[in-house]
Amino acid sequence: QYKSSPKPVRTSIVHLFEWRWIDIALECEMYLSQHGFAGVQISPPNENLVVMNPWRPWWERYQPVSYKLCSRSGNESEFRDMVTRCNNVGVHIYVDVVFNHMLNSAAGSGNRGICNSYFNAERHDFPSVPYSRFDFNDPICKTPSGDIENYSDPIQVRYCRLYGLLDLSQWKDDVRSKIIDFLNHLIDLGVAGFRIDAAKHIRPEDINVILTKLNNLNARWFTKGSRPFIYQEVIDLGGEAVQSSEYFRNGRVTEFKYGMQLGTVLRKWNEQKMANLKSWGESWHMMPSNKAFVFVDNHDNQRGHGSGGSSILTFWNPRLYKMAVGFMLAHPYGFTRIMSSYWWPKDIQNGTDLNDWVGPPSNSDGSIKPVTIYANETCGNGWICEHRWDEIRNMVIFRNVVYGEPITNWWDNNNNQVAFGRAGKGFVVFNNDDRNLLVILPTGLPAGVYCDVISGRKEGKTCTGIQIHVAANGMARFQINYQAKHPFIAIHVEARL
Ligand code: LM2
Ligand code: CA
Repeated sequence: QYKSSPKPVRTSIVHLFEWRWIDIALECEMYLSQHGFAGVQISPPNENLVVMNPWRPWWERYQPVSYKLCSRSGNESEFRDMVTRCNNVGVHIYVDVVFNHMLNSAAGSGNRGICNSYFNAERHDFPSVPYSRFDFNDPICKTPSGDIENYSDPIQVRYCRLYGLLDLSQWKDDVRSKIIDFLNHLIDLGVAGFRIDAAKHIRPEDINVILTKLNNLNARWFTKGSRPFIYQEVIDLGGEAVQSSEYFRNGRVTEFKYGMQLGTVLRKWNEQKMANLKSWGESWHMMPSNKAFVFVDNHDNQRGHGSGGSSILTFWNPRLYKMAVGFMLAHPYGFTRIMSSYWWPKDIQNGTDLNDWVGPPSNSDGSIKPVTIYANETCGNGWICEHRWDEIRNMVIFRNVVYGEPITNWWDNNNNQVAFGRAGKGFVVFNNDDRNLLVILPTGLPAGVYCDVISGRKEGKTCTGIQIHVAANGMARFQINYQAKHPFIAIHVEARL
């Protein structure tokens, strides 16, 4: 043997949406590192516009004022502390970077950045970067409004304003160098990669130039020569001028068809059924698995922004949501992200949520409330913490255990009961029918007694949930009644008793 034993792989990240840096540092140390999470996607860390009307919406963080590390989540020293502490326990930080645009053209002027930086939107003046009017695409955009009006025209999509947000010229050297400095500062502090916000609105060749100028990851935590992990936010449901595939050479790309189609199947809309998931992956018009960045919901489409519409499943529909996340984590397609949300007073009127803007749990001065953690490991103060739900957390571990193994022993009842294995490492069974499931199936697993990690977990030599007996020939009996609290079962070789 010449290979050192591989350390356990970690295959999923969690978006701790709007969390404070000090809470993320604790979460890395107290929870994520022990439960197999590879990393955390954080909300944009740079200075943004303070929006007072509506009051402190979450989306103010998508309106940059400068690249100072100063936001509602914390300041630069808190950021540095978070990155250090998370890296020290093997959990990496992935930064949501917004460099397609600055703030809204109608934002006026003043010292209204969250750290008091001055800007003048009308004059396109951002002295804290600095950017000036020559750094924006206004002269190139030809639409009457200056906004993107037609998504079939790639010139508009790249050079006009998205929602009226001042559109930066990433094709210019001086703009590129400001962005490169910002990203390299983050890399030097120890971050592991980036979500590139609004990548569809930036030419892939411009992103490419920026990426080639980035530093290697900080050698204090990463193997020498490591490059940042990149996932680009491109919403491509088909039928538009800009396509996901243009971005493949830069890194991974968000696959928005994933959550939309999986939600449609689990809701049984359009006569879909889980049995159809036998061919889940590229043949569902999705991009190649090794390019895809996937998720059941994200911070936009869980509240009707972005894309996907009403088929998207979220924590508001916990039973189906757990099945969707469970299926995603059991299935080998794509690189997976788990959403971790906060509660808001959803108010649907005529199909739209009037409170889709509501920001994170906060105090009257606008500061974000701490994440409280109860003794039973759930969260309070308005934080949902889907990543701490037992079923989801245990499936994150399942994905690590079965990593690299193909799907084997697929079974379905030609309706909404399905099961599949991952080549002798794990096996899952789902029941989304309105009738009981009782089957004996070949699992491909070594004989033994396994602990179902959905109804419970393995604690030492005992199991707090259902036990599954795999016979010498690999056969096992599964029962999931349709009203059962847990509509699926998952077993893997590290939860053998
Ligand atoms: C993204 N991906 O490409 C983010 O995932 C998404 O959350 C961002 O939009 C978007 N790109 C721009 O970074 C969010 C939010 C918008 C919001 C913008 C800017 O979904 O609703 O727009 O951030 O804060 C808001 C208002 C909109 C207004 C705009 C400018 O909702 O009505 O348009 O600000 O004032 C005039
Ligand atoms: Ca643009």
